[in-house]
Amino acid sequence: MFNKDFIFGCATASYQIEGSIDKDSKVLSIWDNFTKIKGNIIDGSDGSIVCDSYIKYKDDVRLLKNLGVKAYRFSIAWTRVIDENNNPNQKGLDYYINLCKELLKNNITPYVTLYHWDLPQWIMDKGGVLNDEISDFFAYYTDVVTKALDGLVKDYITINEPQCIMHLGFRVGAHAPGLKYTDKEMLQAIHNLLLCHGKAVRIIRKNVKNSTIGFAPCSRPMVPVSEDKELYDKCYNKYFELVNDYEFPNRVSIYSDPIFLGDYPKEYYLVFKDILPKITKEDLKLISQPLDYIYQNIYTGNYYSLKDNELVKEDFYFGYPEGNIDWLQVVPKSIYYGVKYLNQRYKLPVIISENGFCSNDFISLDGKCHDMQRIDYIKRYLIELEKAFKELPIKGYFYWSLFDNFEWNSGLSKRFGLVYVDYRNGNRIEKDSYYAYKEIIEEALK
Ligand code: PNW
Repeated sequence: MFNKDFIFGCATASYQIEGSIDKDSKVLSIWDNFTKIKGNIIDGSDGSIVCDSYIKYKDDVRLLKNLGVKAYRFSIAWTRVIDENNNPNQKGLDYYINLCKELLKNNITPYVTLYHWDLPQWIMDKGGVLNDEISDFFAYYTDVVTKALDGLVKDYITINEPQCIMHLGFRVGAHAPGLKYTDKEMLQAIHNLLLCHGKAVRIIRKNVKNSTIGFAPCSRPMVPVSEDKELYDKCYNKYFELVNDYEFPNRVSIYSDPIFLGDYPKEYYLVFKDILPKITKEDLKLISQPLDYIYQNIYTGNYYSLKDNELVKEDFYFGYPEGNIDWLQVVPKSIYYGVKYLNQRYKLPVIISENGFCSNDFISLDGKCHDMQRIDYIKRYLIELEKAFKELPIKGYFYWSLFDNFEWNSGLSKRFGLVYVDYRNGNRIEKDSYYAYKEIIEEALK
């Protein structure tokens, strides 16, 4: 059983839920522009309304309160709180101050993600992640936010899913800003992103009393098909292998080794010797300041077996259980092995910052949303997490997401929520999974 201190929460992100993309002098983000280009978003939708959380945040908190979660992970839109002259925007800050106050009034702890993909367009115009200055911009933004939320927030996550930022946004161009960097540019940009993290950590530690800090990559852990020790070790090594493109979004070590172990993996310097960015000792020191948790977003994984002593990836059989989005096979053990590998290598307590299921939800004749598959998914994954919890320090679990929202290049066509959103009228309807998660939380914390 999870204990009373275990943090059950829900997660969201600014561009995916807030709407009001031009209210209160908010400036444009790369997603505001990317969604305008025909063909970029499957259903042609954008973030202009979605869950309307900028207006309805009190209703968001009511939903969280009734759900019984202890924590709410949301992200701040850089574009709301800093203007194009790099000055603070008090109206934007007020929104987050009010949201935090409302959460705390209801005994819900805010977990703030500083960067969940909505880069200000004006920073992109100056070169974005390839501009060395980006880490100073990010540090300044962090300084403004942490001071504005002083006394309200102590738990910060610097960056969400660096692999998705870099690979989807800057390598294959499926996400904003839709670019296709070379290997050399990728390495430079990744290093700059890690410096953003490092400078933000320094600021948070300075400004926030008793802060906890982490960053939240994603991964698809290798799941051994049996409990063979050799297979386990090979899966572990594969998980941290330097580059395994076909296993996107892993690349765990290139992002997490510098942060937790103080340097890129040895092979990095060999494999990329001709295209290395400039990496100084000071950089690595900055990047590897101590953190409190290993956050990780885990949704799925792949099975592996041994054939003639070689690690072999198993194909999913025809008709294998999967969600309503092409990458989401139901692999409950991915969460067990993921936290085990991460804790073994980086030796810190783990928090699952995202885990969730996408199904083809709709409202039934009785006016309710019967999302049986999501309930099954959550239960299966929590059984595995609980197994890990008995063996390792695991502090929490955030379900993605509180409500259906803007699923990036899939637009409004994909639903991950515990709460159904009717995009015609903004109505929010608690799904069966909302009540099931509520029951799980009550049961677990008894
Ligand atoms: C996350 N995978 O992305 C993002 O943080 C959210 O913004 C997003 O809405 C949510 O998951 C659902 O897609 C992921 O391949 C992208 O395992 C890819 C994977 C996992 C999460």
